[in-house]
Amino acid sequence: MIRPLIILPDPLLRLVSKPVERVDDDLRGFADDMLETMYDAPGIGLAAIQVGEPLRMLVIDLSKEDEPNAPHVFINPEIVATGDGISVYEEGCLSIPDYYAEVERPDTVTVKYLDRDGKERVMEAEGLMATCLQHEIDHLNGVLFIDHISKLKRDMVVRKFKKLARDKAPSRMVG
Ligand code: GNR
Ligand code: NI
Repeated sequence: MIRPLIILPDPLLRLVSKPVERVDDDLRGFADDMLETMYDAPGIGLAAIQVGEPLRMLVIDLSKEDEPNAPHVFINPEIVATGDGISVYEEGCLSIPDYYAEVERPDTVTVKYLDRDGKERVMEAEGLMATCLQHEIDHLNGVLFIDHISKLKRDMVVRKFKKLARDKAPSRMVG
């Protein structure tokens, strides 16, 4: 099932998500919904809060269009180490449509997590996987990529999305 995406300035995006307590069939069904929603968007990653569930889980698929899908499900992920180098990527976010900006982050991360079978795993990531994991784990803590750019740019983006939300609101369609 494709679920509606939560968009800036929805305050849900600022919640600190809660750990998943049980990895069961319900949760696996929800992970499948998240993947379906991400593929439909399309995006390369999605955190649970982006579909309104304040749970510490995220999905990522970095496969190219001409490759088979390579879905990854990360439950209760924790960054246990980061590299000393910095990498810069032009980031976007499905919750901030059509806005892109360069973000600096550590170039490698080691992430401990549970997979969709509830098995503990460790991933050492670099490149786009490292960037995407950090972007998604930020979402679990109510942090958005615009929090890593200048306040001037961030304020401009937030103002624009507040105005878009206002203009869309049914209560304002009068007059
Ligand atoms: O689809 C997405 N692309 C992306 C590009 C660069 C860095 C991070 C991302 S994640 C984003 C999907 C999203 O909003 N995940 O939270
Ligand atoms: Ni995002």
